[in-house]
Amino acid sequence: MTNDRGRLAGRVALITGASRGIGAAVAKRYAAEGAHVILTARTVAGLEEVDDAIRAASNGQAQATLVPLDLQQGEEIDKLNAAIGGRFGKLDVLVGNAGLLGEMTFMAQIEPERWQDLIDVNLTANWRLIRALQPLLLESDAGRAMFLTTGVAGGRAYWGGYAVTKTALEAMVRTWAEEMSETALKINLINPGAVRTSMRADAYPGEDPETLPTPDEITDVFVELAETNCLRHSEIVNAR
Ligand code: NJP
Repeated sequence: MTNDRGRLAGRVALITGASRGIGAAVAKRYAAEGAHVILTARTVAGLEEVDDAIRAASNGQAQATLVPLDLQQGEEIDKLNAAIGGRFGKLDVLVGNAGLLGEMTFMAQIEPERWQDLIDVNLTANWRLIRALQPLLLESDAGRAMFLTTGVAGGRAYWGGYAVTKTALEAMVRTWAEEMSETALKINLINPGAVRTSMRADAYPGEDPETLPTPDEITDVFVELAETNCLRHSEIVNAR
């Protein structure tokens, strides 16, 4: 059943990186809370799997809108404005979750193309989402935006372009939050901590994943920051 009494009933939410990991878990939780979710990533099969889970959990009453998208194609991000605006007239929640880990290596050994990938996905794509979707978030009575950061923002040896781009993301989100402080739009960063996903396994191949919380176990903070009565703004919020 569509949950018209859920904490996000009637809200329209866009989640990037929704084909697996944290983004997929947030998508399913938001749908369970009554939101209509718009899901982006490159892997169509992953998006469809999430949509299947949403349909199954709601006995076919709820379904996601799937937008396969490579965040390195800026013009495709721009098209979201017309697509979402034309169908919904507003956007209530933006979750900038998609991210790339890149190589764990010395700064001096990062390949130029891999460096550019990190800048593109972790930083520029989120700026382009802000640029394309701010007007629709301001059409909402209580627009909410949140972006995923990390404990290594600020710089950490061998975390290279990942640490650097997440540091820049934090600065960008805080800059935008300050600009929006007189509006109804509330903007925050989320530090999820260590979570059992493929990115975490790539960063810590020797770690036992069973020791980590699953993505489903950290979704509470995403719901809290999306709610209309949550007025937190320009914070870095820990998921646990
Ligand atoms: O990552 P992962 P997590 N265009 O690798 C998508 C942060 N974080 O869930 O395109 C479009 O399982 C990719 O989709 P696909 C982290 O920095 C995590 O662990 O189909 N989408 C997939 O859906 C990140 O910002 C931990 O490959 C693109 C998603 O991004 C967020 O949490 C700790 C794309 C990545 O899924 C989610 O991470 C921490 C592109 N070009 C911060 N490139 C942790 N897990 O422990 C990638 O401190 N995606």
